[in-house]
Amino acid sequence: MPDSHDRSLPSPEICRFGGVDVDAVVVGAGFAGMFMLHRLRGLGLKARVYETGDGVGGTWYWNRYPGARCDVESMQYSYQFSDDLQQDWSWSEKFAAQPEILTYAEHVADRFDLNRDIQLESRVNAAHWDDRTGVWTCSIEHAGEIRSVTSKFLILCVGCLSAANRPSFPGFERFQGPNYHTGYWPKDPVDFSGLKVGIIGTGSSGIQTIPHVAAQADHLTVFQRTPNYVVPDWNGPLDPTYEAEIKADYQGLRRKAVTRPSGIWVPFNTDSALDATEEERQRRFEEFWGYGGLGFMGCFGDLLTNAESNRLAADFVRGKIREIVTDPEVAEKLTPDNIIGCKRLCVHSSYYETFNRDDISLVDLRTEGSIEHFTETGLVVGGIEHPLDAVIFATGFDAMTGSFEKIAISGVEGQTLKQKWEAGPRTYLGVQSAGFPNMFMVTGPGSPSVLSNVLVSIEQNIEWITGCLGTLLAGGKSRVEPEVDAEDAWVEEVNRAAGGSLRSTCSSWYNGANIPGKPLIFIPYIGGIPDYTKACEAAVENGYAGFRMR
Ligand code: NA7
Repeated sequence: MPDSHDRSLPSPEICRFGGVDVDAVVVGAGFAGMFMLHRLRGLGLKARVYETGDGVGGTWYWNRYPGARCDVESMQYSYQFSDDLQQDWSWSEKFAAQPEILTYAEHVADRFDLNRDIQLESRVNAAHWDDRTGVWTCSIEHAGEIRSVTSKFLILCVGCLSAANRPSFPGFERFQGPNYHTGYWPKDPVDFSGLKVGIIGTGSSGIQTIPHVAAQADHLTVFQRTPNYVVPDWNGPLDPTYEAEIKADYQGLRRKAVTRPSGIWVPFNTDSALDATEEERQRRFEEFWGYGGLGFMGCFGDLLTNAESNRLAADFVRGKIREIVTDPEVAEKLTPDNIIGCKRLCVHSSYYETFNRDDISLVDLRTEGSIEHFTETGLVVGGIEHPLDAVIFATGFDAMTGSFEKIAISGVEGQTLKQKWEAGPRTYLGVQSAGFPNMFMVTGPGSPSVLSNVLVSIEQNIEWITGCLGTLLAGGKSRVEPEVDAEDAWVEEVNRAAGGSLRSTCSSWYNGANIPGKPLIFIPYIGGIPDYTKACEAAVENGYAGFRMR
């Protein structure tokens, strides 16, 4: 239930636990870290958030590339814990762009007086658990100095997509022009006017960046390894009537949303694409194309479980690409041949149209040769040099595990998280990992995280962690960790669920295939929000079954 009356909970000045600097260290001041701080204050715990950036907002702080936009509708991609907040805030567009989402994050930080417990420009490099004292010690880098901070709890709100993947291409150091990564875009706008620009990568970030840079640069060369399916979002100003209808019963919408696997309320049919006549199918595909966005995958219930149904939907989108792109050779290069929705579906309303410009070229790395090397002034593919003044890496992230593993975390008997997760991440319900007592993860591996409206997952995880800590404190205890058996069973469940979906069959960042050497394991829980929530609630109802509290 939203709590409308908690605008300015006081932050306790003294720790509830003795012998530590703070009760809880929270890593990251994105949407998860901010709400976690708010809830920790509610528990009467002294907490401190450490954030690498010089502002709050996490993903929306770092991903400032031109065209960055959320692919979940703003009315749903927002906090629900405070009814006042969700009633007061007005989004300008159906799908908000990065600057507006960042402004929203900053508003939340101000409104709930969070900033005084957030230390910016502070990177948590390492965290070590002392099993004898039951204390975490974090090593924190700030202004060139390293400081140790001790705490009873360590709460990792590090995000799922915050460890950039920047492949090392031979000769890169020779390249004389500027280079950018979409996930670490500079704060000052970059002007590409008059420049020959290259972009590597055509995932969601590349697809959102390309139309903007193409419109500005003298010439844009797109280096594409795998074409992606892109569905229009038909974005526009938020309709005030639609907004008013939602606000009249916001909680009703929130309640309906969590009955869906994705935690997003969009039209969804359960029937099979194979049961419809060809005419009905095309009508339904057109209807959902018209609806747009990620919801396109809801036109039939079996698109991600039945390969033939999936092919029919993929063929429909392939047909759209051929209709939109005027040069048949370019259309062919842009046409994916894999499962639709296996890699994350991309959303944009003028991506394919951009390739009808005469100042853009598309290099197909599958047929024209892979990237060989950079020169001082360009990039060589298949023996041909493409002249470039600037290059953009839209090459994605070491997703879901990378953001945890970039902190040197060591638990019981000095075991590191990286060692423990060497063959793939192991968690119980995505919130804790055995051998790392009092460490919590928000949207960790083994939770729905990136397969859901991540704000729904963030709030669900944080409410659960808050309940768990509240129970621990009420029982006069100070240590909680999962049992190995419970964790093993959950890892098995995560794998079982993945096996039932076509999503586990292709190479994507969901299964680590985008990072050379990363184990091929489907990382998030694909069983959906309702089943996941049920599992979390069942543990609580059974006295935190699978967790050891002492
Ligand atoms: P993605 O979706 O991982 O896309 C990365 C792109 O970069 C993708 O097209 C990759 O091709 C390409 N890539 C990666 N490494 C290389 C190399 N070595 N050579 C050529 N091309 C390469 O990351 P995004 O940032 O676009 O999106 C991540 C999520 O953020 C997104 O789904 C939203 O949830 C928000 P590949 O497909 O691997 O062949």
